[in-house]
Amino acid sequence: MPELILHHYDMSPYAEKVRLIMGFKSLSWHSVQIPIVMPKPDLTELTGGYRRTPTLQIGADIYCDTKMCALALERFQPDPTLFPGDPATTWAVSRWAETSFMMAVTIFLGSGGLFDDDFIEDRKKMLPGADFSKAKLIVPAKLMQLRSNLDRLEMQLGDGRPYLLGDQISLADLSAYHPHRFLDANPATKALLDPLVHVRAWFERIGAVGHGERRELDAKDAIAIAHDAKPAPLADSAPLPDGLSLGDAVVVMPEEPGSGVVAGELVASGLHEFAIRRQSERAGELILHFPREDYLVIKTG
Ligand SMILES: N[C@@H](CCC(=O)N[C@@H](CS)C(=O)NCC(=O)O)C(=O)O
Repeated sequence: MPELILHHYDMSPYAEKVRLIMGFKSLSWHSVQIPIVMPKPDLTELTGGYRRTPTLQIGADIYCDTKMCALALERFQPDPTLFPGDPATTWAVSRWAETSFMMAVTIFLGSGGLFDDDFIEDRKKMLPGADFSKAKLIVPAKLMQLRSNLDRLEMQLGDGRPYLLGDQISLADLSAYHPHRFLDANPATKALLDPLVHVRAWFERIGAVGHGERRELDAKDAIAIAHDAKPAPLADSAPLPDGLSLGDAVVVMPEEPGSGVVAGELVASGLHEFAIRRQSERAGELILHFPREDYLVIKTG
């Protein structure tokens, strides 16, 4: 069985989603701690420039974005499933709930708490168009948006159901948990949470899922594992009407700003995901996997 390696840092909310998937599926995994700020030379050696957190590595296969990590882990360990009910509802609730992430980040940037100066400087460079001095002005509006999201979570759980979509835990719970679990770190966001009894009880239930069996690994050892591994065989791709063919030279452009652009050769092109091959100096041949959602793939050759 190839080993699972998560490149992450402990404070990362999105990484918490994947750590919880590990716990939910009772998986053993290696944890590689990456820097919170750039540069991240060992991570980008594997990703070719993609910098967001977390990234999942299985041998010489690199899975970027938590949506892709969820699909990969669902294939790796189908039982218990992250999709026990209607898949569109699960994805929809997951995506909606994660809108709280940038609301919370903006509130923390504008009103203080959680972030130090190095972090703020790095994120300013990551998002050159954003005017951080304006964050303070929009804190009240962001607090109201966050309150609206939290209110809907409280309503959803108000009939006494244990999980957001009913009796069974799903990806929706893990996606909704991570942007909200750190709201106690700021008095204004804590005040939004305090009256929400159903949300608080659900936090306890989801937190209890745990992280599975985690062992720390050095980043250099993770690169050596990629170097010594062969990428897993790819599923056949039916031709899709996007003007691209397998073998094309492409760039992957994440639509979330500042994520980093990656170049490679298109090797798989499915409806929900695609993959590119790239050569890394230290890790050899790698296959990088991306979800369709939020990632553009553009022919360069
Ligand atoms: N859509 C991405 C979002 C991930 C994301 O924004 N993660 C934050 C940390 S929680 C991040 O990458 N921040 C910048 C960094 O870590 O360099 C996903 O689902 O993986």
